[in-house]
Amino acid sequence: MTAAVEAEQAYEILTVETVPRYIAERPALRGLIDPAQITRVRDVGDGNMNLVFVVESSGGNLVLKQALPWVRIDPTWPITPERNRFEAQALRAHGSAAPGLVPAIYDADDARHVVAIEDLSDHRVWRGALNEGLRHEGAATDLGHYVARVAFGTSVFGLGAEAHKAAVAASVNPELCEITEDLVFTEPYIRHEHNKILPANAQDVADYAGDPRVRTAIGMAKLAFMTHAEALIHGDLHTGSVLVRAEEPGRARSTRAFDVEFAFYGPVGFDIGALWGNFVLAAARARALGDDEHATWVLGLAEEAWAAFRAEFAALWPGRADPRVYGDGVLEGFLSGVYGDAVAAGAAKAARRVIGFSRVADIETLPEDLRVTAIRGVLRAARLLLVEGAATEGPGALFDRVGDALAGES
Ligand code: SR1
Ligand code: MG
Repeated sequence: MTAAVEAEQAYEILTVETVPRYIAERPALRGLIDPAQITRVRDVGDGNMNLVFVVESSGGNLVLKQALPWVRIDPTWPITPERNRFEAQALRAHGSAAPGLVPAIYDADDARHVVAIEDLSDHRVWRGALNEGLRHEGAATDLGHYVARVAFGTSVFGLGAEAHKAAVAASVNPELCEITEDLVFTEPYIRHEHNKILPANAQDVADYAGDPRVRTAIGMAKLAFMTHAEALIHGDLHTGSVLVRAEEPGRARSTRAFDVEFAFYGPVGFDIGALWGNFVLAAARARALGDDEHATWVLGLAEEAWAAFRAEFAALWPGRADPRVYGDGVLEGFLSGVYGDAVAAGAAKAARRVIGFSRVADIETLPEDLRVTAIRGVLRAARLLLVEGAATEGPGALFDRVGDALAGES
């Protein structure tokens, strides 16, 4: 472990036992929850990188999320706990641009790298729900609205020139961006120890990653990710970063994007593409399990999210800060750029989950023979997106073709 990591480690790592004392020490929290009334603390962290505790009390609940100075699932991999500060900053910015679509933030502790947020235990992680064949109607629409509001509200269109420059400068998140540059846009395309490939998929991976058209499209997508400072994007908007709660009599549906530690000023299409890529993974699972109806429904979410994004962004457009030369032609140009970025990002986000580090339950919980089929389908779909996607008119037609690719018909 390096000296830098050792230095960064010099803060208290929370445990179930120490959480009540922590709450008592934080003025913003002890006003929300009486430490003496805490009935239970649950360690629910099951992601790749952080500790997460649900704190229950007779007067209400909250969640604490603490960044470790290493990757939780690989403690030999050091990583800056400063990511917690980016999470707090982005949660505030996104909460203000898209109220009700991210968890409320109650407190941010820069010294111990902890954020306290709203408890959403009555929601569930969308990936798990999709994998069980459940339909949370409207969630894709909500996420399209979320991406649009954040995209507009944090962009030069929403903020104006001066505030946009200040926001870009305050949101440079190099270490987390480097993880994406490596894991999403590089390692699956080179020989790397992170890549784990079933022998039966070796040719599929070679065909995908060896295709010069794929390599050029991925290189261009990586360049866009590294250079297009359009808006304060979520940066990791896969279906495991979304909480959903279905509508019930007397209770509206709720959809929240969470885990915004990868937020930075990047291409808006990367967030849309993250959703699309994860719809491909969920559909590949459904198809492998013989549930074609669910696969078709999931792939239809791509168009639903896009239509909601487009409509919401266009509705916000009249409020842009500087309409002098940002006319309606620029709106169309911007949206078509987002579409192209989303297509490539969707492919990259799907392919990385079946080649490189950080796999997903959609695929990994399938028996090996079905996993081989699903992975083959995902790679065919990713190749289609990269090679023909931007030229295919709209996500409706495109994701019909993705469905064919998953079924081995393209
Ligand atoms: C070090 S693991 C990193 C991955 O986990 C996150 O969820 C992101 O997807 C990232 O690529
Ligand atoms: Mg995450």
